[in-house]
Amino acid sequence: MEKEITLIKSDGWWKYGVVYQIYPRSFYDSNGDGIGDIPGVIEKLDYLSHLGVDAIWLSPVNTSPMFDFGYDISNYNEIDPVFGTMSDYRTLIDESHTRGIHVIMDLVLNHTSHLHPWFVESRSSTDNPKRDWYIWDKGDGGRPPNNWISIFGSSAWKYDSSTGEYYYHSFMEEQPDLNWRNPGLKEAMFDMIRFWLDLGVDGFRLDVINLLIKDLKLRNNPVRFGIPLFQKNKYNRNRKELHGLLREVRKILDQYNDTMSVGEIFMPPPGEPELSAGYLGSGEDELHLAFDFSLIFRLWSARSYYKCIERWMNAIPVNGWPCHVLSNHDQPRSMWRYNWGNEGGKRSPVAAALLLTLKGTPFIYYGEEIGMKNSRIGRKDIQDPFGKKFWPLFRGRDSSRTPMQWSPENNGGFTVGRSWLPVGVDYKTINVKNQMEDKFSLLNFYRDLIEIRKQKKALQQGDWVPVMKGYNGIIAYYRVFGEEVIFVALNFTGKIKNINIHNRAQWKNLLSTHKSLHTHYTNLKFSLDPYEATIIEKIGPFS
Ligand code: ISL
Ligand code: CA
Repeated sequence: MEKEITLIKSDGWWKYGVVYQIYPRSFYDSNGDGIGDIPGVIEKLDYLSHLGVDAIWLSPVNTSPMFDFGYDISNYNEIDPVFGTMSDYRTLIDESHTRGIHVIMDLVLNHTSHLHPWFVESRSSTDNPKRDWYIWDKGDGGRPPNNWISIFGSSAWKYDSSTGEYYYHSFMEEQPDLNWRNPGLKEAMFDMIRFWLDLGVDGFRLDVINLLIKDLKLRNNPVRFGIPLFQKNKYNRNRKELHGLLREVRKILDQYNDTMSVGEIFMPPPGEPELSAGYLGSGEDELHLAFDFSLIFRLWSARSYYKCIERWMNAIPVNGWPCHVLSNHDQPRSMWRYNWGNEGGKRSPVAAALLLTLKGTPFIYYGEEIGMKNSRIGRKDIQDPFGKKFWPLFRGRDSSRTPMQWSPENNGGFTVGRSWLPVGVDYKTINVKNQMEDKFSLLNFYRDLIEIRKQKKALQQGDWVPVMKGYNGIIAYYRVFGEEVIFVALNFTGKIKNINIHNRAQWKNLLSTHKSLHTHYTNLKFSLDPYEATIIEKIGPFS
């Protein structure tokens, strides 16, 4: 008999909770083959529950030939054997739910693997019923149909000699794009979405969702200086028909209790928050959440961060909800980006305090909570196709995907076998075990931040009222929910700074990187040490 799922009821978990992204290949290897897997995630659920997260998002675990490590799916309704079985996945959902942790699945809707049976059929003949499930075109007298380029910078059209036509691929040749204008394909995808919802997943992270629909006429993108590489993705991204499609997806999700979606809006730096926010529709009818990567693309600066955040907050529709993220599996880790030069890890707690006290759902990337850095991967160890293609100019994304550093043991305790990617060289010092034991570790700071978020409605749900807008290296704001008022002050610099805000009341430290918890104030006038993050709560009127 199916075991009943006992998820603790929590309305709006996707708004008020904290999400933790797991790159399954690198989280924990349960069977010694050197690759992280689903039973490995299950083994580490107690750790995640100790950290206090409300949801986990797993990068794709569906069947895949792994040309792009799971972002090339060959069977949407199965689990890849390297990660485990369907029964393991059910256990993961069940075990997560009993701990009050929701499970978010990564959905790759834009493309499949070239080995997906749909594509195998599609490419077999021009009159195959699945032909139109992908984007095929005769081309233009021996040339590709238009000037669109793939992520690799060359034509996104691949000539297929068996039928003498081109197919379109936004990413690798091994990732042909699907044709979402075809009703049959759409229905098959919607059925698949229902399949996972019926199984008990709580939501989806939607890969490159803004690429789903392409111009019907396949018009050329406008180019600058006559160079195809400098093209504006006018006709192959962000098409307006997408909004109708997202409303359909939302309707499916709304038939299930308390589910969510978060879209990856793929955009080159510096990002475009208004465009990302546009995919939230009215705030209630398209995506639940959308990523904006502007912060990830910025260098460390209070003013530049502030401007990004303000712009993002202003872009969110009235009934919509923001989310924030510092790292993911495609970008250099935050710890590495911030702490160039001699700053050690001092900036990471400031960034963590920001992430976890802003208004909006925080997304933590595995390892961020212990300050894992990017490791330099040698040519012979490179796994990522981007790295293989562009080395040494760009070494790919492996360096942000190295195994989770659990302990000072061999391979950082990630595997007893031979790890698929080298473990970071600093695993003997930077690891979960050491940081668990150290009261002042980054890990324990993340834990405390998550804990105070749980306790204080102002931090989860409250209004965000900026007070110091990044000038002079400080960001400070209130979070306000009814009577509950919390003040957050963040020093982005290596210098002592003064806070001087007139607000007479009884205040008390809630959490700080530097100040004692017993510190009380009658006004918001105090100094901040270098890279200090201090969170203060109002405990009563001035007396
Ligand atoms: O990784 C990138 C640059 O190094 C990004 O441009 C990335 O390709 C982009 O954010 C889209 O990412 C998503 O779709 C890709 C997959 O490779 C990424 O891992 C995924 O997050 C194709 O599915
Ligand atoms: Ca394994």
